[in-house]
Amino acid sequence: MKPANEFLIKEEQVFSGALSCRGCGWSLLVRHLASLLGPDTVYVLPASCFSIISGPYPLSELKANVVHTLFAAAPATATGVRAALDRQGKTKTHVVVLAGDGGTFDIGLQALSGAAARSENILYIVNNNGAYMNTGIQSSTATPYGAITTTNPGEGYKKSWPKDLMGIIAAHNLPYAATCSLAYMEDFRGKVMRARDTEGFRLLMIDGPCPPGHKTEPGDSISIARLAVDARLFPLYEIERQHYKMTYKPETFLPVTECLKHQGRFKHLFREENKVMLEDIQEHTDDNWNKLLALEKLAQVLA
Ligand SMILES: Cc1ncc(C[n+]2csc(CCOP(=O)(O)OP(=O)(O)O)c2C)c(N)n1
Ligand SMILES: [Mg+2]
Repeated sequence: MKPANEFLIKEEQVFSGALSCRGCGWSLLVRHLASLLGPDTVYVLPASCFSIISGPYPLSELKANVVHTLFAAAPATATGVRAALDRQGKTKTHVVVLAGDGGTFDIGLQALSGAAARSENILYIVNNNGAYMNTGIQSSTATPYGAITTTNPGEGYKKSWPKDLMGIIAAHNLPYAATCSLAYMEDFRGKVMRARDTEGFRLLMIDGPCPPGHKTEPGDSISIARLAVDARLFPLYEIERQHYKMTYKPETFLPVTECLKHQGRFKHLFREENKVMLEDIQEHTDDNWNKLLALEKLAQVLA
């Protein structure tokens, strides 16, 4: 366990007054991330809410250098930035992609897979808020089963399960990948430090609160993120070259309904006729948790 002051922000690397919505996860995430990476960092941004938050000069939130790039191209752009810096001898400068779930699970997946397979020396951060939020809450392949979005409205709510991005990423044999929550800040900051100090392609996926998209109260962002971890909807774990390790195991069993009931996007599931959907979500969540425990056990056997 690191001393407690390891987890405090020593020097702010972002300006005050971000352009984000109230309760948005992007700002808090980047504030802590940037404080740990320092000013010698180049951020590569595909289109997302963060393009706005760190967008128009002179309102950019970040004090470091920012490269805005095409939606599908961030890992390829970051590859070029890395190569140019290395050529100048700036091998210690961090190159970091900040992308949304749409830019990662869907439109940027090919470029992501390419950069991961080439083992580019890049840190990839995905803020998974479960939809294309910046353009008006359209479904992505990260949108949770049962959620309402503008492309899955009313009774057309999402009826497929999200892609297992971490499983896809694990299959690339990365030196380090992990899931993180803004409600578990020590765990999050510890993983950022570990990713920062590892060579090669690294990926962190953060559960991203989004009050307008999730139909939640801005002040509840962190408590809902905590419930998502405690209900095992967003498990916290690390993957090192396909070896899984859980970093937090909730002691008590919290039903998924305890987290879902605070989010307007799941409101319809609480009607009597949709009860079976809630049971489905619980079953899928339990299966996923047991799969992760089995993968952790496998890693221990192989160690
Ligand atoms: C090729 C292309 N298609 C569509 C867009 C419009 N667009 C900009 S941001 C965005 C949503 C991004 O969603 P996500 O990656 O999940 O990030 P979030 O906005 O949720 O932070 C879209 C569709 C674009 N910029 N480029
Ligand atoms: Mg998104």
